[in-house]
Amino acid sequence: MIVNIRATETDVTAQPLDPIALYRTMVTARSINDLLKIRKTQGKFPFYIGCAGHESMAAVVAALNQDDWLALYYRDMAAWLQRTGDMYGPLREAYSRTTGPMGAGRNMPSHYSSKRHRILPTFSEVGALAPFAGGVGFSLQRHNSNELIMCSTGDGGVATNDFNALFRQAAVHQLPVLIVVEDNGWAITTASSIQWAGSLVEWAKGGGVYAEEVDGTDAMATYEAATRLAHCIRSGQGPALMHLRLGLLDSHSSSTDIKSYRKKEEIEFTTATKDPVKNLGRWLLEHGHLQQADLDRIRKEVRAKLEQAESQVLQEPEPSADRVLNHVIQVPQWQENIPLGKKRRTPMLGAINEALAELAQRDSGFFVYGQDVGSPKGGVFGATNTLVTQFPGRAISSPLNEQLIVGIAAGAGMIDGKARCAEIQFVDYHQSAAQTIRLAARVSYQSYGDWTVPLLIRTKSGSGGGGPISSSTAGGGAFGHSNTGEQWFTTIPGMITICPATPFDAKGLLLEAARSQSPVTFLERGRLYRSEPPKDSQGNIIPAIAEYWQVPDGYYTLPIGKARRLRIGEGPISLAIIAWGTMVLEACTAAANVVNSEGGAIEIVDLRTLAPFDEEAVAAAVHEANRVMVVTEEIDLTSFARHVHSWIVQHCFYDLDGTPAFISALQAPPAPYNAPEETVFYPTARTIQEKIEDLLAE
Ligand SMILES: Cc1ncc(C[n+]2csc(CCOP(=O)(O)OP(=O)(O)O)c2C)c(N)n1
Repeated sequence: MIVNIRATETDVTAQPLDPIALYRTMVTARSINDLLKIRKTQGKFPFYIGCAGHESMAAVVAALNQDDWLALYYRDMAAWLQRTGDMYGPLREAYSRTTGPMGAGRNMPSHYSSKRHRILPTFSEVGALAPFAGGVGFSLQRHNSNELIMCSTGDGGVATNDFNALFRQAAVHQLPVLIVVEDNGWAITTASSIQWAGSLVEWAKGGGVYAEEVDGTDAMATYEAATRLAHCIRSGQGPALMHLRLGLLDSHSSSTDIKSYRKKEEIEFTTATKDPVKNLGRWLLEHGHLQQADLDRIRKEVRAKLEQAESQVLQEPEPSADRVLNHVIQVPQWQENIPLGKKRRTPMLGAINEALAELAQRDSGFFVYGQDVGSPKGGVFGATNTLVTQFPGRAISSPLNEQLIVGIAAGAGMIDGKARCAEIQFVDYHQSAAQTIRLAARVSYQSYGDWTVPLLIRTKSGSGGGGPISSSTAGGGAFGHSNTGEQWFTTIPGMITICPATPFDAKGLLLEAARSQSPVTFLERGRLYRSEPPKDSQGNIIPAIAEYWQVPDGYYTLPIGKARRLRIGEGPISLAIIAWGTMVLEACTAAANVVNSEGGAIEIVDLRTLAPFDEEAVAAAVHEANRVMVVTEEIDLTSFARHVHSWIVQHCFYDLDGTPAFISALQAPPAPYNAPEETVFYPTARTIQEKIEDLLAE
């Protein structure tokens, strides 16, 4: 039989535990391991990382329910088999077959993943799945579910920030999470004693998580402990940690020589005493469940099935190069809608409050999670104030850890299938979450579309202050509160990045962003939260943009990936200015001043969405004006604006009458606190105007 789909052959161990079935699963894991190890050395594929010594993880999964969630790591072949019964999957991935259930042959072997089987996508980054697992636990708790999530990691994984984020998520919110530390004594060549000091069990208990040390070389003891801990979690006693002591029977991976770092006696001792498969076989003999001949027969049967599976898998199709861009990003398909609500002049902060309230109204599972967001103030800027007052429990204050925050929203979104919102107080501080964010955006690609991470990250970005730079005093945000953010987010494949300039766009785009299955970063410029529409130097409001301070009540959406083209002045367009966020306002003022004195017209292309940006609108504007300027609040070091500038040179060269101009902040950390230095640091309407005058004089 050729099974040419990404399905699995399910053969689930019945509850209560059937120790013979458990033994068969563990033997299957070991047999696949041994086969793949040989095939790797025969050069059949580039890499393999094994499970030998970790097969008792099948007993942990056997103690859970089929609808519990799993966040596995690369040694968990036995856990995979116990949950899925699928021996084809590991072979398909090792041989990179399109039928692979974990990534359709796109990821390295041993990266377990299956939405259908509730197995979150394993990352190569050790520990990195942990904050997502916390998010799953958070969602289960909010839905009053009886399900739990089991998250496993090695002893090295315990030292990662990610593991510690999960620990805190689980402890602080008392989440239904079973953390299993598979301690085989090694992290490549480094001993466990380097990963933590003292007792892991006591450490966990001190932090508010019940913990036990368990002998993982004994599958029956492992099963009993896992059953007990799962029961504690389900009965509402909060999370639990299992410190599972194991032996690593092979080298770290196919790239490591075991003899180069482990002593012969230690290897021999580990092999003789810490093999969970042999130990369970011995237990079955001692308890009269099986005879030696039965153990031999099971091994032979498994081997025969495996050989048959391998020959089938080798017939299955290999990936073709033409699929390389599949499942990178999913921009939501916008459906045209006309805002019907009454329009009111509203600042951007009001528009954001309204959008979040609309989301809460339409989706009972929607929440915002972040520092201070649940306080009566609604976060330090007040963006969640309406949620706090009108939707109790939907704006939830978090511990002060950005990675923890993103993990909660990302994991919850994964199992809810809808975006949940992480608020990062200042974009500068997203950096502890940078890996989690990057991985959230990678999940769809890595799992070949099986998993997606709907996730909304809202964050205050750019210089501080309460209005256009040229119309106010210094923002005073200084270092740590003034970064722009787009230079980080627009380089992440799979991430949508939005930076609105006006209240109308902020509300419509935020509502559309919540429909996305790809993660969205929503950069809210601090200067625009309370900003008035921009004015020219005579104090006149600029009508072309001022209308976007009128915000309709109720629900409406705007398309992601579409720029807004603003025409300032009358007659033929002499220049196109590409900008976003605060710089749109600065550029409007500069353009208005120029056309007031010189006549003619200037176009401002407000990108609104930065990734993916509206190439069509940029090309059309350049084609019409033949002169272009890119203006950014970023510092000029491989900025997003440099990317746009370079794109114009590459794609619009023959439409240009001169070199595209470029204005950015200076090459220094953003931004000095005092007014003279801060004001000179950023582009302003004045510097833009000077540049326009130079260009038009050429
Ligand atoms: C964050 C991160 N740092 C480094 C590596 C390289 N690396 C891969 S596996 C590994 C050791 C992991 O040890 P442990 O968590 O104890 O698991 P084990 O392999 O022993 O089962 C390291 C350092 C990585 N993949 N991810």
